[in-house]
Parts: sequence; structure tokens; C-alpha cells
Amino acid sequence: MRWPAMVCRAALLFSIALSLAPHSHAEDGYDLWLRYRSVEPEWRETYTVSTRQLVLPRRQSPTLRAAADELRRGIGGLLDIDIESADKVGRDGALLLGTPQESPAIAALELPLEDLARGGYLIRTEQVDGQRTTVIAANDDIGVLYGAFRFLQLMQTRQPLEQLAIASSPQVDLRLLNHWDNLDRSVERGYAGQSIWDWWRLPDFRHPRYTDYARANASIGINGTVLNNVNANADILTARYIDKVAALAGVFRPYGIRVYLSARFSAPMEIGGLDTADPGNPAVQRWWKEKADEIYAAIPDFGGFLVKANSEGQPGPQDYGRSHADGANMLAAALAPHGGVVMWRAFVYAHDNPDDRARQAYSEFKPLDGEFADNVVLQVKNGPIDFQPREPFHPLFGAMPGTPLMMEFQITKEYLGFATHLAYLGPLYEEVLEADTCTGPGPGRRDAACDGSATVASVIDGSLHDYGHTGIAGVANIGRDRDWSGSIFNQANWYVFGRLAWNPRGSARAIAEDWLEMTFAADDAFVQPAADLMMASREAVVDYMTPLGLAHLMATGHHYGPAPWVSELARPEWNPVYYHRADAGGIGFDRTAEGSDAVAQYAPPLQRKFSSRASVPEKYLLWFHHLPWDHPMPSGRDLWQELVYRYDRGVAQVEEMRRDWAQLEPFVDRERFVQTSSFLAIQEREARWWRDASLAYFGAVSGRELPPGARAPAHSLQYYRALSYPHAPGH
Ligand code: BDP
Repeated sequence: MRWPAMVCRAALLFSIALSLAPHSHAEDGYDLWLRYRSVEPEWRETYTVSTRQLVLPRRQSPTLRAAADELRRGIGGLLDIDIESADKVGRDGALLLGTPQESPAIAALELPLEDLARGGYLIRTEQVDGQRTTVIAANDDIGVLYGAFRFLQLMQTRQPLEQLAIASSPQVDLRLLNHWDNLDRSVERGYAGQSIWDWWRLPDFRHPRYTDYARANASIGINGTVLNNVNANADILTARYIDKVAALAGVFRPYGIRVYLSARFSAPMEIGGLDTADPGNPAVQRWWKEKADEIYAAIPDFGGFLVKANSEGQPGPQDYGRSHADGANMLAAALAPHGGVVMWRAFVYAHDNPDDRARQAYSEFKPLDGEFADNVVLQVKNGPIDFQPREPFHPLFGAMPGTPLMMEFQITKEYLGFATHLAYLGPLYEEVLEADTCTGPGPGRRDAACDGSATVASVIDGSLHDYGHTGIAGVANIGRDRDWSGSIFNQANWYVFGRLAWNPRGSARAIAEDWLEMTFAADDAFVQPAADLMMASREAVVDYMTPLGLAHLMATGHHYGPAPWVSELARPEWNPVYYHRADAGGIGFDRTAEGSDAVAQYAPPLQRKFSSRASVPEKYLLWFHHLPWDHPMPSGRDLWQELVYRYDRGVAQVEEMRRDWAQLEPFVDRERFVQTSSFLAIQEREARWWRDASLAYFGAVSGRELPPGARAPAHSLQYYRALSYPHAPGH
């Protein structure tokens, strides 16, 4: 063999060997925040002292076994040891797991378990038979599993283990992912590859990834998943697909995750042979009852239905002159005998309704307060329009004391730069949850003071109105990409969603720090600057896409990139010009009493605050007000100059994020460092594009020149208008 051929052969063998090596995917992001890489030597010693023995009850449910497996895997990885198993504490430093029902040793400790909600846990250092023991105890096995993940998190984030006294309970009952996944494996607004659900090969083939999906979700307390798109295909409710759904439910069950399905309202016609889907029709009602019975026969712990009805062309009860409550209650009646819930979406706006789109959901649902069956929950998007980089909170929060409302956040970044832009959504979620609805408890207190007693979080966790059901849903950012979410940093959005669903009062910053420590390195020299970068990232997106309360300026259909000029789509509210209302005179949507009066849907103190140009927060200025271009801003700039300043600030922030990330190279493995760097480069280019195209357009409309020193757009307005992306993902 001539030597170049030998080199080729050797290189080939080497690359085959690499691809077969067990850790060849070591840092491709697959392990998410459950990496369990070895701790530093100084921690290994102290942690080993607390993890000498794993003590489990004799009888172990699959959930308890999952907890034990996770501890073995985690401790094995973190400490390079195989933890010894026993059914009785025999050594100092044992880990004792279980419920008082199954574990006499735990029962004997008489721990204050009665204060825990379902799924809650205690992690405490106790003396058991004279041995220092870490006890992970709960009233139910799923609580033990959550406690096991929390215990591992303590090690992953380098917390001391000697004196533990942790109690944690979920504050919200339904903590759900919503997959917008289609049966052909395409994912609506998905930027992480195809759907992870391999419908075609289910139920026979259960991809190992389903288990890892369940582990990841259980590790952050997510307890339900809606498997299919809200724009639903009725086939998911046929016997063939119910079998497939049952197979997934079987994989998820030990991890405390129930499956739910999006139900198409017209399914009785499409797959049931009926000629109507009228909720008042007894045959339709019977069809849904029988369908529910069939589903529960296959999946006894099926969670229920999510429904998008009479929204964006989806069928619904209004097609038959019935109300949303009529439709929801019919489905609720079918599910009630089995304990299922209906999550009825409030995301509605109608093409024949000339009213401000931001007002329509409230106008539709507020009058129905109290008319929904007990097992109906209204699922409300965080803001009144549609998952924009920034919106004020939805005015329904605080306005429906007689109907449980659950939150719908978007985790996938449809409007925040798809997979590549680094935008940590913790601050967005936190801003919404912390917002004060100023409604106070009870129906009569609409003019209550804004004293922080009626935040959106207090609506969501049920404490404000004493709801019978509580819930938070997040539109998933999960696909078949090895890193699950289309980028490493998008994993943080899945993570923070779960953590805030568990505790809506959690801190986005603290959660980012935990995620960074678990995902990259538990080293403050890395974590603090990286957390700064994450925390600033969402505001950067707001600045370079939709500053000062602007919204919905993206391109049509796929929503990729800027297109504030679009004005010719059939429905007015599809057009960005509808939202920004810019002309030679000014910019912004007047939602005060002089305009659409959407502001009237908020409690009186907020009406006053938002209606006044002086008191409206700058971040919502153009959401609520139409203002002349020379409107003076607190900065001393006029509105036009301020707009330019904000766009520039957004771009500058991304430049800074790139520089800051480059500094962190020593802490990060090559693979994940390079992915993030390349994506930040894309983000910088696209931030400039957003800035340049938007300013080219607003400059032309306003007739204003850029302020002295401001950079001219790289291209003409015509150039930006002509860009077209027929193959953009997620559409
Ligand atoms: C919009 C998405 C669309 C969804 C819709 C919804 O662009 O794909 O179907 O929300 O939430 O933001 O129903």
C-alpha cells in the first residue's frame, strides 16, 4: 500500500473507532442537564461520605426503581463509584428512600410529611439506627423520584450534603409540555428537527429516547405531555393511534408523566361517520363518551384533552351557534367519569371581528366565567396577542375568579429567533408571573390596590381565587436533534419552564445558574458571566426586533425575520402594519379609551397606569399608545431617536454576548463552545438585519433621517422587502 492510502485507511479506522466509542457523543448535548460528569476531587471525598449505601423498601414500584436507577447512574457518574444497595440502614452515610407506607424505617422517623402536596418531598439528614442517614421521603413514589433528582442536583451544583433539611412541593398541579407535533413527524414551529414521536414504528418500537425524555421531564417536575399539535388531526383518536399513545404512556408512567391529546372538535365527523359535531347533539355527545371510554380502557391514567376551537380556522362549537362553554362542557362530561380534564384554549380571534385582536379573547371568555364544568381549565397565553418577545400579561388573568385559568408559555422560539438566537426565556416568564393584576381576591375587588397580593403567579397557583385545578403549559422546543432543543442554550428554556411550573415564584437568575452548573461547569468564574449573558439575552431580542412595546413585525407564514411593511394579507390582523400603525404622523397602537380601549380589560389601577403617557412603563409604550415621532422621551431623545437607539442597543448587546462567550472558552468543551459561537454569529447577523430592515422601513414611513452618527442600513428597503425564505423551518 502506498503511504497516502495507508494514511487514508488509518484515518478511516480511527474515525470508525471514534464513532463506536461509548462517549463519542459525549458533549453533543444529549445528556441535557443530567450529565453527571465527575466532580472535582475535593468534592468527591465529602460526597462519598454521604452516599455509601442506597436503602430501598423491599417492595419497589417502577417509579421507585426509576429513582434508584437515577441515583445509581448519577452517583456513579459524579463520584465514579458503584453505590452499594441494602434494604436496611447499616452504614453511616446511607441514603434512605421511600414513603412511610412502604418503608418502616421512614415511618419510624415521623417526618412532617403531611405538609407536602402530591409530588412533594423531604430531604433530611437524620439518625437512623445510630447512623447518619440522608432520607429522601414523600407520601407518594413520584415525590421520592423528584427528591432523588433534587438530591443529584445538590451534588451537580456542589452543595454541602451534611445537614440537609429540604422540603419542596409543587405549587401547580398540571405541569405540561404541549407538543405541536404532527403525525407525519413535522413539528409546527419546531426548530430542533423532526418530532421525537416515531408514530409509524409505534407501538412496537419504543425508542430508548422516550425514556430519556421522561427522565429529563421528571427531573424538573413536568408531569404531563400533550403529544400532538393543537391544530389537530382527528386520526390521533382512532384505535390505531390510541395503541401508539398507550405505548408512550407506558414508557412515561413510572416517571409520573401522563399523556394528553389535542382533540379536533370535528372528529365525530372525520373519524366517527357523523354528519355534525354540534355539542348539543346527543349522537355527538355519545360519540365523545364512547371515545373517552375507549381511550381510558387503553390508558387508565390518560390526562385529558387540549382543544383549540374556533381559532385560526379550527372547528368549534360556534360553528353550530354554541358557546365555548357548551363545547368544553360536552368534552368534560365525557372525561369526568375517568377523572380527565379539558384544557380549552383561550387563544381565539375571528376574521369577521373588527375589534382589536388584543381584546378578543377577553371579550369572548370573560362573560363565560363560572359556566365551565369543574374539570375544564381555560388555557391562556401569557399575553393578549401571541407569544411576542414582549407583551403585557393577558387581561384574563385576575378576571376569571370562577374558572380555573392555566398559563400557556411558548418554549420554542417562534418569535424570538428560532433555534439559533440565544434568548433565555426565564426573564420573560418571570416578568409575566410577577406582574400584578391588581385585582385582589374575590370577584368584588376589581379596584384593589396593587399590593402584590394578586400577581399572575397567584392566579396560576390557584391561591388568589382558590381554583380547583391549577396548571402551566409550555409549547415544547423538543425535536430529534441530538441536543433535543436545536441548541444547547435552548435546553435552558425547557429547564426554566419546568422549574417555574413547579414554583411560579422561582427566580429566573437562580434557575439559570443551576442550569449552567449542571450543564457546563459548577465554577463561579464561568457561571456568573454566563448567567449575566443569559439574563440580558431576552431584552436584547426585544430591542432588535420589537422595542418599546411594538409587536408582531415578523415575516408572514414562517415568521422568520423582519417584515414590518406587510400590509396586504387578507385578514387585517395578519399584517404587521395593523400592529405598529406607523405613518408620517407617528407610531403605535392606541389601546386607550380614545383608541381600541383594550386597556379597559385591566383592573382600574392598571387602566390608569397604562392609559397615561406619563405612567405607562416604557416597555409597553407603543403597545398602548400611538405617538408622534417627535414625542419626547425621558432619555431626552425623541421617539424616533429612541427607537433607533433601542435597535442599536439590541445589536450591541449581541456583539457583547459574542465577546463574553469567547471569554468563556476555557470552561467549555469544544463541541458545545463551537455550536454556541456559530449560533451567536448567526444571531448577530440577524439582529443587524432586523435593525436595518426595520429602520429602513420606519425611516421611509416617518420621513425621518437617522440621527447623526447612526449607521445607515446595509441595504435598501427594496432589498429587505425582496428577501424570501420558502424553506424556513417550522412552518
Ligand atoms: C401561533 C402560531 C401557530 C399556532 C398558533 C396557536 O404561529 O402556528 O397554531 O399560535 O397557538 O403563534 O394556536
